[in-house]
Amino acid sequence: MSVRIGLVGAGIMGADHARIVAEELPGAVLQVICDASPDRAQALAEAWGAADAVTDPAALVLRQDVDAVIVASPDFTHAPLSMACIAAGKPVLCEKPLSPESNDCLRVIEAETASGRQWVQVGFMRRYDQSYAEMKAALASGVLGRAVMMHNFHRNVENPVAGFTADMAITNSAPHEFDVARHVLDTDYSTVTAFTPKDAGGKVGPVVMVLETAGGQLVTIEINNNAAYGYDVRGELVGEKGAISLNAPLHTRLDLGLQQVTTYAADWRPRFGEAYRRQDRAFVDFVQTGRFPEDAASAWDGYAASVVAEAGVRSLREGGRAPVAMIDQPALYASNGKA
Ligand code: ISE
Repeated sequence: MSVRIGLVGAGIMGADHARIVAEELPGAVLQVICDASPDRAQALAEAWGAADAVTDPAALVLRQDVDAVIVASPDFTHAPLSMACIAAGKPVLCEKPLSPESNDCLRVIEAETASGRQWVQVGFMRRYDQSYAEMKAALASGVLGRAVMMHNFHRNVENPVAGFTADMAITNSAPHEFDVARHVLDTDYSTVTAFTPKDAGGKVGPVVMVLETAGGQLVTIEINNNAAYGYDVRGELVGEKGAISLNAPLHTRLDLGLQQVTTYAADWRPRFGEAYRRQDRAFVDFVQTGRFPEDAASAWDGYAASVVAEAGVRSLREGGRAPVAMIDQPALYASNGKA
């Protein structure tokens, strides 16, 4: 039987998940859309043929005709809605971050641990991007030798949402890099040091972080939410014997007027379109089989990203190196979390 999905949040990511579920997920049906704005919920339900549109997320989670939930509402709602799904015994794909507060993530972990199984898949979709997957495979194959450094650049055209702050560069944008670098390198972080230029021209300025890993590598991350020119994610893993870089997939190049031109998208959806599809397919498989997907991010991974983000914010505000201290990993996550 098809998995009936309840989707919470009809903003930019909610709309993207709605399209993927409706058009690209055999085995899944878009059942109900929920948004604080009834008009927005209704419009998205009509656009992708959902049976119903509602405004109360807690009621959506409990509905008999909803088997699994995708959460794409604002960041502060992610942990409480994940907890509601655990209590209802329904698998949830929760957009990143699991919470900007690591204590909230711990509550999710406690609830999941008490229930005896995993219910929460966190939407760190870059794990499903082909270029990061090849980077991880190259490292595992041994051709690069031991990993020494990983460099990351993450640029948005402008602040992703109104009211965006420098702290959110670390708690909302950087979690992608915190998670994917930890996933590729298969290690945790021990410290983070964050810097920002003194003069960012009145905008939320770039944040540059240097992280030390438990495995002894360095990870550098530049987050620039006001890069102006396009959505641009770059990365390079440097090993003892070689290096491997991400390539953004490009379908064409224009040669014209003494120039060679390639284009950037305005936001992340085209760059990571295939990763979102693969991630959402893995979620449907998780719902159908009850087996947590091998490469997916768990609540533990959500917690790990949030602990680093908190340390990054501390370092940005107070200056200096901030230690990254995590609790011991509960046994529930031993098979897919990082030791
Ligand atoms: C947004 O939430 C995302 O997930 C995007 O991938 C990222 O580029 C952006 O900075 C975030 O705000």
